[in-house]
Amino acid sequence: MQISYFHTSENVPSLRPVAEGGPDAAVVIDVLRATTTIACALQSGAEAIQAFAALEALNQAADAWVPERCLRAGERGGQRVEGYDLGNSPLAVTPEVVGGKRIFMSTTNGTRSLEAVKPVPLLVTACLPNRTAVAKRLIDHGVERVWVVGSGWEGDYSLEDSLAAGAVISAAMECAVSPHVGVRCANDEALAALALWQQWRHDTETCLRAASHGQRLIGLGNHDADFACCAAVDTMTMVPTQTSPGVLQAA
Ligand code: 3SL
Repeated sequence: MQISYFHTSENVPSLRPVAEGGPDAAVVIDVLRATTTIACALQSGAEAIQAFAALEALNQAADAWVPERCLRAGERGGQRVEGYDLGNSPLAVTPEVVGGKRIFMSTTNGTRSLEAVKPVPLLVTACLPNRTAVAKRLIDHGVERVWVVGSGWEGDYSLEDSLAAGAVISAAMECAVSPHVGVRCANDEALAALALWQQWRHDTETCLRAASHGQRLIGLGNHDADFACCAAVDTMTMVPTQTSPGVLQAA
């Protein structure tokens, strides 16, 4: 298995079909906080997360859904979009709030990354809590070319997404016990992410807080519980998986 890492959706090369050397799997990461919230929401029993880059498209789709089973989650600049049911905190998606509901979601960067790799045959989302579960899923599916895509911040590199990319790659290397499944980094960004993981693996929360988006969240108010949740490693086996374009489910 060859794993490439691209630190934002803007860095992703043009997608080619699998038969022409394109990826057969993509892993989207937005540690702070979209992909952590997505995993927590599905763990809490949400029916699905439907992701949108733009709020207009989200509103159109949500308007067409059964109102009693619909929640709108919108985040811009780290804050909840006015009038939406939810922002982007993994703490808010409790079973009482999201159970049985479809969450129509748009965030500043994370949902843009999902959009960028929507056509890839196997699309999953990763965060630190589910990184080993994601790695096992890739191995079980026998995929050969994996693109791990970070979300960054408006086109810029983010430390926390690269940390989690390294965490997933490291887990894949550890889980690939069969001699038939060799895991290797296919670009320098993947190698750098792996090195970052080696540096911070025992103190992920410090890394998240030091990162520029961590500092942004701290500037917006107390996010201690969000940091603790997003920094936890291997606490979840949920693997959010795209089941139809833009729709993630506990598959
Ligand atoms: O950038 C994003 O997509 C969000 O995850 C940012 S925030 O953590 O909700 O502020």
